[in-house]
Amino acid sequence: TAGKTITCKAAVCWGAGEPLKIEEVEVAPPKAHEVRIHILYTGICHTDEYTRSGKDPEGIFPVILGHEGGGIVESVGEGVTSVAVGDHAIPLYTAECGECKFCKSGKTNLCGKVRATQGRGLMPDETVRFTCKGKPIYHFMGTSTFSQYTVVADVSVVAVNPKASLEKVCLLGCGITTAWGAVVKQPGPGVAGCTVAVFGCGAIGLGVINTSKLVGASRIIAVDTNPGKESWAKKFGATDFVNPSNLQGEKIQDYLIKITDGGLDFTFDCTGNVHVMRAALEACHKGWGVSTIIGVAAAGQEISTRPFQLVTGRTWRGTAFGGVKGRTELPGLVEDYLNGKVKIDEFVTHRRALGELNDGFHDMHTGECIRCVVNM
Ligand code: NAD
Ligand code: AHE
Ligand code: ZN
Ligand code: ZN
Repeated sequence: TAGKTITCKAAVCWGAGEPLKIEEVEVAPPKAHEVRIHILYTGICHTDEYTRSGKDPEGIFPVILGHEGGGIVESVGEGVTSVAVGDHAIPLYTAECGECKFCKSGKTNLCGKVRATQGRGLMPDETVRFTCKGKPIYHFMGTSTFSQYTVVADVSVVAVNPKASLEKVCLLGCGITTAWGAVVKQPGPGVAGCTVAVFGCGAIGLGVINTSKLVGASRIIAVDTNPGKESWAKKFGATDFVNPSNLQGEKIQDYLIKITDGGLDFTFDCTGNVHVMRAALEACHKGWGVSTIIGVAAAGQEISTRPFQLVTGRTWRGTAFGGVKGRTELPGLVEDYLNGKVKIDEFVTHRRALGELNDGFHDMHTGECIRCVVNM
């Protein structure tokens, strides 16, 4: 199949707010510095739903969504040296070229090499590899894992140990890695021995809870409006669970400050709700508390607080893909999974076939799904 166009099935989203349609698509061969991957499994992340729904200011249609995939390298374009045909591979929505200003800074995992074209749904040469019914289809986050075959830039893929089941480690393509990195890569002395509050107990929040426990946080308070999340949070290591709806009008930040003698050392927004982000910041301890935004908010949404909150020593920060450099660090996380140090299996509550992808999105809305893995 190398060098030839492949016809396969993919879930196409033809317009904002529309359900996905399973279509036959043509996937062109990889050009120079590109890799074509046979996607075997993909998770569904809340960010896929966010873009599908039309809330993403970068959303562009028609598009093949999906960014939490695992597969096998089918063919490579000229000049590709970092992966080879047959490798087990995870596409990376946060590229790592190793050469740009960002990569060389040592300060961030954000890479500048392909981000501009990626955000416009294009490959680095400003064209697309997907067509359907004669129409070009845009790429998504540089990954488009809701297709049986996808093409990515070589800086946007990493080979991993083939001993690890792709059905599981596909989830390292976003959610679990993001949560792990958000905790492990806190600047300064870190989360060990500290108090933590986690707002939102989806896959991201549970991953933050679990990693906080792993690194030795002293108290982990989970916050969720869905009472069903209490048992989940406790199972992943939360010491306390608070449902803000049960506080009889008291603000969640005031309540948390009261029960923690002045506030938390670290808080995390894992909801994408800007009001929750504010509460998470204001629940931080005066003088040193750090709040990390992980959730993605809809177009037009903005955060606010009294500047005094920052003047008095709280820090507001955010993270993409947990600050993890995918090509350098994902193989190690896969080993950690194989050694039992990083949980993945426990996050998978639902499994779906490609033809049921819309049901997978529906599962997500019920509040009972932590992660749904789609067998492509
Ligand atoms: P999810 O929908 O499974 O989980 C969100 C949780 O928040 C749910 O349990 C929900 O009940 C809870 N919640 C909703 N409103 C709440 C409120 N007012 N107070 C407390 N809890 C509330 O989503 P997820 O897959 O875990 O993703 C969480 C967020 O992280 C999304 O916004 C997603 O887009 C974002 N995300 C960001 C990155 C990144 O790199 N920054 C990576 C992955 C996901
Ligand atoms: N396109 C949106 C922003 C979406 C966003 O923040 N994405 C996160 C990853 S979410 C994964 O589930 C991210 O990596 N951001 C950094 C980046 O470069 O996109 C918008 O608001 O425009
Ligand atoms: Zn995601
Ligand atoms: Zn770079």
